[in-house]
Amino acid sequence: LTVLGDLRRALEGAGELFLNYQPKYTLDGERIEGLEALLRWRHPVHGLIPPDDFIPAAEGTGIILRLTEHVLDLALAQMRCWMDAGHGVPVAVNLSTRCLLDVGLPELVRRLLTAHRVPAELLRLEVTESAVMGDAARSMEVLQRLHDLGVKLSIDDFGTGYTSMAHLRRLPVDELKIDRSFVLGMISTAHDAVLVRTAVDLGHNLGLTVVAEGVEGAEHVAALRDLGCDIAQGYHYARPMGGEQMSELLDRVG
Ligand code: G
Ligand code: G
Ligand code: MN
Ligand code: NA
Repeated sequence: LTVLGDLRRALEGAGELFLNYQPKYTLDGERIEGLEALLRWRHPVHGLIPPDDFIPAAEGTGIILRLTEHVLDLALAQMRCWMDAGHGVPVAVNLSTRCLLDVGLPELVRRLLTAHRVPAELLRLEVTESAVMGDAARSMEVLQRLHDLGVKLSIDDFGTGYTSMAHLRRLPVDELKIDRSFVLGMISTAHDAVLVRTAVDLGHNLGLTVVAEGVEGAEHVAALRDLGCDIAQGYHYARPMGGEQMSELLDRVG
């Protein structure tokens, strides 16, 4: 309860809520292919609060919509700065399940893209499997409208939900992100290795780009390359970092 009150306050003030960015790398050649924006809250009394400790509470109320608008605003402002510095790097923002039930979301996204003069193609939105299973008709319409804007859509945490293949085929998504629990286990656990292989093949058969998250070791990179996975993200490459640090990384790699 106090979390929500404090969050309302944080949404009005400046600086408490900020984004970290984690790069995603192509598995052939290891170029930065894009970034994922991850929300952080530096509470004046409690210090850094991880998103898992306040996003679920915000999802229970309308606050999640304002929080999402705030995150999109921060991400797009940062993207505009990077574009001005010569870095047209795609950035992915995580969307809560609840947001896909908001038919106003596509218009909000369109308005913010215009305000920040960022092309829709550079913005990606990550949604979990469960997000598209609730009110399937409504969330499908919201996803379709976002897709029509030119925004790229990703299925996050793939493998942890219950998306049927028939449903996945109908979703207007471009990318599938294999949940890190399977990627972490793929070297030591035969089951996880099979799941990762199956997810890569399924994604490719549906014409999707496949991303492995939670890539922590060189052995994971090698195994993912063997499977033909397209993109990798994880501590092996880089931890999530602040915007300034990311700017330095982007400047360094060109
Ligand atoms: O970055 P971290 O491991 O703390 O993220 C924990 C969880 O919070 C992840 O599932 C991530 O997708 C989610 N998350 C991070 N940033 C955002 C955000 O801006 N919006 C939403 N809805 N979820 C986020
Ligand atoms: O649910 P989502 O995929 O959005 O979660 C992203 C979260 O995963 C981020 O909070 C980030 O800190 C975390 N993360 C990123 N790379 C790794 C990794 O290699 N290992 C682990 N354990 N977590 C990671
Ligand atoms: Mn994500
Ligand atoms: Na994920």
